[in-house]
Amino acid sequence: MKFTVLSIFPELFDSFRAHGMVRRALELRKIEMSTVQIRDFAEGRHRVTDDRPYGGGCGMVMKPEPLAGAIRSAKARFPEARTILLTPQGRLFKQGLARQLAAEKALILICGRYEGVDERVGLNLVDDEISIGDYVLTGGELGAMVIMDAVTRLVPGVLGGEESAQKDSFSDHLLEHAHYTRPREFEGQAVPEVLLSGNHAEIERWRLEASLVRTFLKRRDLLHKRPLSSEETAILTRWCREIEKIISLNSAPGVDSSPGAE
Ligand code: 4HQ
Repeated sequence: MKFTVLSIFPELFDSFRAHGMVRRALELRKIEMSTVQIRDFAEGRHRVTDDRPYGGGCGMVMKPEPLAGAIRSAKARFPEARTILLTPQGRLFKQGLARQLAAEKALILICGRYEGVDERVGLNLVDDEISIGDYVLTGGELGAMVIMDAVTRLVPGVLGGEESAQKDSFSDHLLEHAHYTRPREFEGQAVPEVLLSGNHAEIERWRLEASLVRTFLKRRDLLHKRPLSSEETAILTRWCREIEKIISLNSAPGVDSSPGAE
């Protein structure tokens, strides 16, 4: 995967490049990451990249010519690249889109500043508009990092344990089960016994149940988006029965189960 980022603050990407899985992917040559200084494509002694909005109002707008120059230069280097503008008006970035992008050969990520970019840049030079969420950033750079981060870990050969990106939260629309490491007891809290048992079938069953229940409690909306396997149906049915048992036992006539009643 070849990433090219267009920004007036390319130095923002220095520490991003220099750490963690992104750094490893770069070292392994599974990804490339280059930046283009948009200002280099601006005219005049001051290399101005912004101007006042037609129609008046506060804030500045990114001038179209420097951006168009920077985009054309990046496209000339990577003609096969998908060109993406970071903007709150774009489609929401989700794991499914990360997977689609990971299948591309190259991505050009355009980061605006100020109030945004001149509308006319989008028409011919941008393939896709993406938003990382419904909030307003001061620039597209963090969005570009979010996209590159999520895509990098999906690039084949990046993740050491090849299956771990696949098994992740969201790949199956479930939240991750709880994770534990040493020590066996931490501040009075023990690790669930089954995880120490060495019984891998049981451990997998526990993890599926933990994922399902956690998703039900924290992100119920995710469960409406997917079919349940027969094993999952069995787990949820068992929980249902347990809850029904408690309800019927405690709602017997004469039993006051309101809080505080013993
Ligand atoms: N921007 N997801 C860049 C965003 C944004 C988002 C606002 C984009 C400012 C100049 N980018 N402009 N949300 O808030 O990607």
